[in-house]
Amino acid sequence: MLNLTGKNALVTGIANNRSIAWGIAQQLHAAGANLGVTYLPDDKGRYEKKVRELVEPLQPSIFLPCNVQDDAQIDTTFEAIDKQWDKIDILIHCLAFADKEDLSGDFSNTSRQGFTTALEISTYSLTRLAAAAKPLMKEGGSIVTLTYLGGVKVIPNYNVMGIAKAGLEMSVRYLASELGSSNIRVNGISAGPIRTLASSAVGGILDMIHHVEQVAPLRRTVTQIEVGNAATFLCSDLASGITGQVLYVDAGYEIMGM
Ligand code: NAD
Ligand code: 0WE
Repeated sequence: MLNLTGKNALVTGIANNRSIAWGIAQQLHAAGANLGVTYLPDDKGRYEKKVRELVEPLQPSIFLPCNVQDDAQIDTTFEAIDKQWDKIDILIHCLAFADKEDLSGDFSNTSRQGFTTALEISTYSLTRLAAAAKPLMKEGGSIVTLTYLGGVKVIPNYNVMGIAKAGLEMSVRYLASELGSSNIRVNGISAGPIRTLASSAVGGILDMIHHVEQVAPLRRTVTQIEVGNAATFLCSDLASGITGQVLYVDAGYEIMGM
């Protein structure tokens, strides 16, 4: 069993009980980590209530709003962490967003604004959060982000998100190179398709999941908990020699050519 006792872990990207970040939070907690949770605030406070109730059993010692498009919210989050925790050990970046109209139709129709939004939220945020976490990772640390095959190969309709994930995976390498001297490791997990709030809003996701169930070596898709286990491994001392990598947690789908 992995042991993360005494480790402080900040988890971003929990929206509901289907979120990949929720699978990761549960497994980090099971390994003994002390959790901090951030959520995307909305005007009506719906996310806050839902996420607060969901994570309550994991007793996070930090629970804060953090829209990654807002530098002030990011700074406030890390100032609060600096006050409450002696250090950060683990940062989970598990968020993405593109305008829905940019996830179907011709990729060449992507607007300037749509392109900018997708890369700001889904790509730049990793670098911005890593920069904020760096001075608080006093004993080194582990940063894990979530990516998808659509950043490496063409997946119909993934479109601008594919460009965002390609940039995210390259950000993992540049960040790993820079932060290695501070004993901070940076890795990505490329998850196979999972039914979540984000993916369910995508037309044809069930057909894609069905395809993976027929073609992947394990003849199934993966669960949020399996992704959570891989993330927990990458955050543990068992992975102390691993940085700058993208680990596929996809039931083997990525190796198939035909
Ligand atoms: P999800 O909808 O549960 O999670 C996405 C999260 O992004 C939500 O919690 C949402 O609040 C957050 N978010 C969006 N805009 C934000 C902003 N401006 N500031 C802060 N947070 C913001 O869906 P998910 O599928 O669990 O997605 C999590 C990650 O996993 C994403 O990076 C996604 O690309 C990746 N991923 C998902 C799949 C899949 O099939 N579901 C596969 C591979 C990778
Ligand atoms: O990264 C993702 C989800 C990305 C996503 C999804 C949405 C839908 C709702 C980002 N932004 C939004 N914005 C919305 O308004 N995945 C890996 C899941 C996913 O999304 C796809 C997929 C798969 C798989 C989009 C097209 C094709 C396949």
